[in-house]
Amino acid sequence: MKKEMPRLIIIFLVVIGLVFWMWNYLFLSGKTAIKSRATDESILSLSFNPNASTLSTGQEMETTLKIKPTVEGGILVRGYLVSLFFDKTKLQLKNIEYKIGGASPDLGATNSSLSTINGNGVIRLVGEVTTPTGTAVAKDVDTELVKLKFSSVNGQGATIQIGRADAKFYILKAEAVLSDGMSIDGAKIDFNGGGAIITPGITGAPNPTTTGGTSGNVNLNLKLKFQGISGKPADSQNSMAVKVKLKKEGETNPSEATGVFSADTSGVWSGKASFNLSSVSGKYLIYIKGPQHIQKKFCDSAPSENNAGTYSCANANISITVGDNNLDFSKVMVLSGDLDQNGVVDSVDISIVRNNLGKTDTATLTKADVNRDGRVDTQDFSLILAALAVRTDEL
Ligand SMILES: [Ca+2]
Ligand SMILES: [Ca+2]
Repeated sequence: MKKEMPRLIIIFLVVIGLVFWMWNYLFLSGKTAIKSRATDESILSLSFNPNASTLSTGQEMETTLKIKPTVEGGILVRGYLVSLFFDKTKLQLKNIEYKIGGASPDLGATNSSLSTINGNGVIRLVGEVTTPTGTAVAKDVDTELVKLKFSSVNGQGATIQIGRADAKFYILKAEAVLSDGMSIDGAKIDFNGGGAIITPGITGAPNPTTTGGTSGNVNLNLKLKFQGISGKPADSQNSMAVKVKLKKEGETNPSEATGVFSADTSGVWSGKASFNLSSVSGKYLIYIKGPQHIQKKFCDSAPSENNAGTYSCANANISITVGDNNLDFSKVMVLSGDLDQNGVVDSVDISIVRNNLGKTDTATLTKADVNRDGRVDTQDFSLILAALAVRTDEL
């Protein structure tokens, strides 16, 4: 009998295993086995290496931003956006080198935009892997994402912290579905013992007064440029309802009107917004919001910018008259990304593109074809990726 015991135990365990498997197979369709790999387990850790440094005035150092997924089998990276906010009075960026993919054209920070980066104290790393399969990153391995070289302005303390909300990764899942459902563990680097953590600020929105119509006593004939649209779209895509707000300096509530705009062969959109005003004295600000765009504030009659999306202004400097006012804003890019028009670019906007990739029907194009080429595609996806960096309407 003693000799029989191990055999009996093995038979018992095999029977228990079979019963469990059959139960699982018959009643739960094998779902329990898959559930243990749900997205809540999918964590991506960011880290700087090195993550601390002591620098004298003018001294440079290089650090590598690395990623490490904990997902079984690793991940396939298709795109990413990481924002770094630094104290420009303490640090300056000297060099960027993308190690996974490359900078998304016109969107990601590169060495040609160093002066803008150092002027704003913000690095928007927008990386894109252009192969259909993405770049494989192994589980539990620290893998180089981007190399950054900083110099110290004055040898003083500074800290760069990448929070959870500052990083998004787009990875390929089964059947080439894009997903951003990963939990991010942020990273931190200290210079000269560390300093204040810099974060972007958000302020409250004023309430507009709608006076809009097509026939007021003040017409704004505007020329506008929208991100991602470089030429004239097909006729079916060449019409855009644009919200225009006109705010007098010193007043709280702007007047609002909607104009219909269409593009010429160089991608400049023309249209008219009409207002009824009792007085045109003073100086004005004008706010522009396209149907898939982040609101842009204009303070000048003929503004321009060197890098797309970098024009920003504070003080009202536009004069208007009764009748027609011709204003050329086409040297400044109105950035895209707010597809559901709630004032913020977030995962909802991303999912509108992600869930419709490849579609060409009119209803979907109206929502998600940001570059107006007649298809919801990776270019629209890249535009939203970049928009995540800007995030909110200008107020
Ligand atoms: Ca939105
Ligand atoms: Ca498109």
